[in-house]
Amino acid sequence: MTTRRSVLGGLGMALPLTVSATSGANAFAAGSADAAGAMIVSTWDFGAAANAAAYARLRAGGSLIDSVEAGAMVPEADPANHSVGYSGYPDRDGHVTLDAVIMDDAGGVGAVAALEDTIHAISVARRVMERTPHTFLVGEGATRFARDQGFPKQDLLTPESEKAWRDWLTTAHYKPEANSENRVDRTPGGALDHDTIGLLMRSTSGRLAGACTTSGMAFKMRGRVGDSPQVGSGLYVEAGVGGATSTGLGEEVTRVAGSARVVASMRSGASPQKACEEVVRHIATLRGDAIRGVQVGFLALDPKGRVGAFCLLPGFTYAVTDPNGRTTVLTAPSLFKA
Ligand code: SD4
Repeated sequence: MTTRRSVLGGLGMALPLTVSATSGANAFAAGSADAAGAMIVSTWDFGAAANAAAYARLRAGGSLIDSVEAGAMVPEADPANHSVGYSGYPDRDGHVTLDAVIMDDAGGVGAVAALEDTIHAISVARRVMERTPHTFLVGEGATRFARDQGFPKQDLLTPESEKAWRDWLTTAHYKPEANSENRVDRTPGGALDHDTIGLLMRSTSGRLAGACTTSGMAFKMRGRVGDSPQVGSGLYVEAGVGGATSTGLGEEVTRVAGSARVVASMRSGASPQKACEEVVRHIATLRGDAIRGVQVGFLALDPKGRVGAFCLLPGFTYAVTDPNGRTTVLTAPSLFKA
């Protein structure tokens, strides 16, 4: 059973159980037709703030792509969020490297991986989609493209993240911690933090788009790319069928092209919930003891606005903004108890 829980904002603030996606008591009464019927889902507690930004962008007349981009930009710019964009924890050589993908349901795809010195990886991914003949740029080429496109060069390593990295170097023990995304008491470097936002959106007419952005696993090997920016792993969207996104230890998602698998199940008639459950069970069967203590979570949305979420371990939360514009953070059911 999915259970309701209180919202913990990206800055660790306790918010009421249900929050409005925009400010103002009648914020939705005057919403555009598209915004009035929109559904937004995103990963983790901090997804609530991203949903609010996505909803606000749609209400202001933005497209679905404008809106998913606006949502993903929120944690990217949040200095309290240590793994999306600014202040993300670096790789083990001290470089903050970002991965992101954006996708619509008409074949539009743009992605970047190992992008450096640029806060808004999702916006660079969008430029890849809209202004290049390609779908995916990586490393130095992605960073150079960002500069060519006018994105300012910015050092993403904050003193706090640098300290976390230097502390980590004293042991250099790489052991990703399940659900570190929602820990508000985490001490920098005390855990291998990672925060990914995967965000899916449905318009009133049932069109779909999604975005996924992360700095990946803290203290990863230099050059490591996770599931997040890979179409079919971290995100997949198909017109008339649905969308899916993932979070957690990316290698376990990439192995099975997880988000594409969720959408494939939906194409075969599974509900978003059953589709998420199927891929998590598949990972568990495939990997056995290798995934003990590992978290992987999937979130799915279909054109009717039905939502699914399932994960390996308890603790994966997600934010749902319903057609009335109300956002609730829910806890996904899990395959294992601990
Ligand atoms: C990765 N899946 O790079 C991402 C990490 C993540 O919340 O989801 N963190 O493997």
